[in-house]
Amino acid sequence: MSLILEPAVTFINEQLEGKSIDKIDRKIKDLTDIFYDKQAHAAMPADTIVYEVESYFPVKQGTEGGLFYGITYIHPGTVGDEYFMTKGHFHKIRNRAEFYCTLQGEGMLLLMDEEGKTWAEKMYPGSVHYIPGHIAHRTANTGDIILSFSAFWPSDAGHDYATISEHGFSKILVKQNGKPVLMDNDK
Ligand code: M6P
Ligand code: ZN
Repeated sequence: MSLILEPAVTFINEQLEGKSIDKIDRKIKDLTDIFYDKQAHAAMPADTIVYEVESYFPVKQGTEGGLFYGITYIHPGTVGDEYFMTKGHFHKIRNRAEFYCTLQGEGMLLLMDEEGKTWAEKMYPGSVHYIPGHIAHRTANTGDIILSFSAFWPSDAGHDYATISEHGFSKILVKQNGKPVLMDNDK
């Protein structure tokens, strides 16, 4: 057996580096469907970065039996009174699960089942979150610094964004008196 001294991927200084690393950012202009306050959204600079994702795809998307690893960095901020958050998704293959582990900052993991019941788990450095299959997931930054967390999911899970962009989550996470509150989503 040969001795491998350099891993294919490193996570140094809060950055994933190596082969097969994919980096994307999501700006205000890419997130037209998700925030409830359309006026506040339209008034914001279109190029404001809401979150970034660095992902390690060691196998092809759709491969059965493989795993993906990613780190999401959500910037602090709100659109109106709603915290900056990810698009959120169900997995295309609904029964696929996922782990989230918080690295830095504070936030909330919003979870919703297929009947539209939504609940949330607090995220803080060291918190580990198991997301079972059939559950939509979205994360929001409720703090003043970047919220970063690592994620581990099956390489054939896929992302179903359409269901969320059409119906949203049944609850929204808003800032009231400086604190996160989960409210019913009227739409
Ligand atoms: C985590 C994982 C990724 C996901 C990312 C951002 O890193 O769940 O699969 O892409 O968060 O979330 P979204 O795709 O909902 O914007
Ligand atoms: Zn997922």
